[in-house]
Order: sequence, then structure tokens, then C-alpha cells
Amino acid sequence: MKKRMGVLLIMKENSMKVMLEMSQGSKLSICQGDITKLDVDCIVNAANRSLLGGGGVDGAIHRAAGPGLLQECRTLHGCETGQAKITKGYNLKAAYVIHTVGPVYSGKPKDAELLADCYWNSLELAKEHGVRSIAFPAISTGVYGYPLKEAVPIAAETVWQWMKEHEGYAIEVILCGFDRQTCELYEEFLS
Ligand code: AR6
Repeated sequence: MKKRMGVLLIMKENSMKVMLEMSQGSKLSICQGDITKLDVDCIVNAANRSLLGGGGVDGAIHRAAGPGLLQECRTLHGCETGQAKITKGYNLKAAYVIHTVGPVYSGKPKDAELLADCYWNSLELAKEHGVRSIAFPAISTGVYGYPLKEAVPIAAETVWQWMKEHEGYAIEVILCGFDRQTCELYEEFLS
């Protein structure tokens, strides 16, 4: 992927921009806004190991999905860092929520491995459930302190690598940035 600077000026809330496409219909898009509002088969939650809710995007997803989500999460008995578990979406437009646990940033090489695992394992689980459109928040870049400039290339590269390795499986993957800066970094990286 070539890097190009300063491409994105302003993206409207929840507007989608296709960045990369494959011949059989798979797309990698970016979107700025609230992930809970997206009309996709599945949204990914940046959860913690308890899977029992929290702040940030986790809190927003639980609020939007309603109490059924927490009830189902209680039956999952947590999740290890880098792994992923799936639930229904309850009051969300999305039929499914995949809960993955990003690393707390420590500055060690293991962080990048675990962050990549979150994207990869979420996509594997999505495919097992026949998901054809999935949106990711920028995992670990909030409370867990992963620097955006380091997290963005890992997210984009892992997702694109997975899509290339599963070329026969048509899927739209959306990298959803809550703020403009996140989207600008995705766009610069993917352009
Ligand atoms: N839609 C899209 N992205 C969002 C939204 C939203 N509604 N809200 C926040 N973000 P964070 P983490 C972005 O802190 O760093 C929770 O308490 C946000 O701007 O939600 O993986 C969990 O329970 C940031 O770019 O998740 C864990 O304890 C990104 O989502 C812990 O936080 C991730 O920020 C996980 O920390």
C-alpha cells in the first residue's frame, strides 16, 4: 500500500468511503462516526476480558443493544486478549456483535501481535457465521492507550491480508473511526 498524505478533508458523519476492492466483490471501506448506527451484519466491540461492559465503544454498544446483550455476555465467561467471541446484536441494526479484547499498550512487540490477532480472529469468527459486512472500531486506541499511528497500519494491513487469503469469500469490511483523525490516518495509509 502506497502512502499518500492529506487526502481526506472532511467525511460526513457515518459516510462510507470504499478504499480497496477485489474482483469478486469484497471491499475495504472506511467510515467516520458511531459504529452502533451502522447497518451491517456485524459490529465488533473493543471489549475487556470480562466481556461485561465498560466505557468507550463497549459502553456505547451495550447501551444501543439493550440488556439482552449483557445477559448473553454473562454466559461467555470472558475472553482472552487477542481472541474473539460472538453474540447476537439485540436492538442494534447489526445481527451480531463480535467481542474482541485488544492489548493494553505496553510498547512491547507482543502488542502488535495481539492487536493483529483481534482483527484476524474476529474475521474468522465472522466468516464462520456467514457475515458479509462487518465494521471494526479502532481497537485499543482509546482507554487501552495504543498510539493511533501504530494501530492504524496494523488494523488495515491485517484486514487486507485476511481478505486476500479468503478471496473466495465476498465480504465488506469497514474500519470505523470515531473521530476525523482516525479516518484521516486510515485514508492516508490505504491510499
Ligand atoms: N463508535 C466508534 N468508535 C468509537 C465509539 C463509537 N460509538 N466510541 C468510542 N470509539 P475504547 P479500547 C472509539 O476506549 O481502547 C472499555 O471500557 C474510540 O475513539 O472504546 O480498546 C472496554 O470495556 C477509540 O478510537 O476501547 C475496555 O475496558 C476506539 O473506539 C477498554 O475500554 C477504542 O476506544 C478497551 O479499550
